Amino acid sequence: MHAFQTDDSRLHTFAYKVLARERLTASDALLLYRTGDILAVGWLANHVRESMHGDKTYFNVNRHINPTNVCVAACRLCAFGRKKDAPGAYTMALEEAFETAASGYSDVVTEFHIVGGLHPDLPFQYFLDLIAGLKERFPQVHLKAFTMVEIAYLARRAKLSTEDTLRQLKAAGVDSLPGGGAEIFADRVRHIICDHKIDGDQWLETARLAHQMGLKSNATMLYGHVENDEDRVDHLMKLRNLQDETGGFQTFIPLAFHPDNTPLQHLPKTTGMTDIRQIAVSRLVLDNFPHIKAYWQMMTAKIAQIALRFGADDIDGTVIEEKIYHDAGATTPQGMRREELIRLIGEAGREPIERDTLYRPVTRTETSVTVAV
Ligand code: V47
Repeated sequence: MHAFQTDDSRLHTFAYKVLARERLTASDALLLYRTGDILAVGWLANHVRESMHGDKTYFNVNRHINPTNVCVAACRLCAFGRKKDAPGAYTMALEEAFETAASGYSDVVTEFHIVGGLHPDLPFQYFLDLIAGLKERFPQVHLKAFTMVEIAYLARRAKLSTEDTLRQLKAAGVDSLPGGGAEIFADRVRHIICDHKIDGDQWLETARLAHQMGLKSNATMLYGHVENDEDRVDHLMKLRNLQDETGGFQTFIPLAFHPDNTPLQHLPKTTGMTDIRQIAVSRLVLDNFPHIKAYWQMMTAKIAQIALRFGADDIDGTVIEEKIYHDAGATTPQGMRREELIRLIGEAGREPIERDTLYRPVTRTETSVTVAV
């Protein structure tokens, strides 16, 4: 690797800090967002990424299941949710959800990613039966299910504490939680983009409780709408603080806002530079997060591939049937073959490592799949 170079003199002292693995401050993070020298930021992020993971780049074979798009919230950021009687609204009967899980299923699948709308009528028992039924039918598949927002809503509707809600879901078979619903924690922004969701402190508190119960989770940040640099820095700092406390986050996934078919469709889309910079800043600021994911469905496979040299060490999975981004105008395919992911990673000069949801390597032979423990 060539030596660090920059034409922004403010970055020199900063580079010493990164190379000495010193923690960056909020004002350091702001500078990373504002410097014109994106390649210098990328160099530093790549340095951190390679010292943590070398060339290893993780992916998995997963399937998304969205049991319902009916949602009581009417978030301006979202093109997926529908009111109960609106055209296009759907709710899967349990059998339908099991059939969806089974369609295209083979024993190479190691994860179901299960999220949906905040349905006003489905009882808590539906979700317990959904999880237990999936576990029974697919015992070897990891169930990464329900965002902090869904957990808090289910608790409220079932009149249970968040702890009891999580405990029952875990007993039914939930193995970990995805990172959605975090958006941007700052109230000012939340009021505009997702006024009906739990606030940032409640999201963090729900994650804290899940982690204390031994459930790992991911964390996301939705950027590229009405937030500013300070809001993004505040979001990253809050996640870093909670991670210091619990160590329960596995992966951070920055998500670029897709405006099509949302009430915010007048906003411009993010550009490749913004997406790449966001990956790099995330890697540099979140020094206690093991993984930074370049979600190819959101970034496009081409930008995600470049992100693997700007701080990202994970590219998500085969996905199969992504809906949330596609309702909001994403033009990426709704899934990708395992071989294609391997090719993308290899051509970025990285070493593809198939993982399960907990980042244990998965090894395959022609006839069997083994997860190293
Ligand atoms: O929470 C919704 C975002 C998230 C839009 O944990 C939108 O491994 C852009 O969290 N434009 C759901 N974004 C997706 C998510 C996720 C994805 C992949 C992997 C993991 C993981 C988690 O998508 C929502 C919201 O932040 N979202 N609508 C939109 N119009």
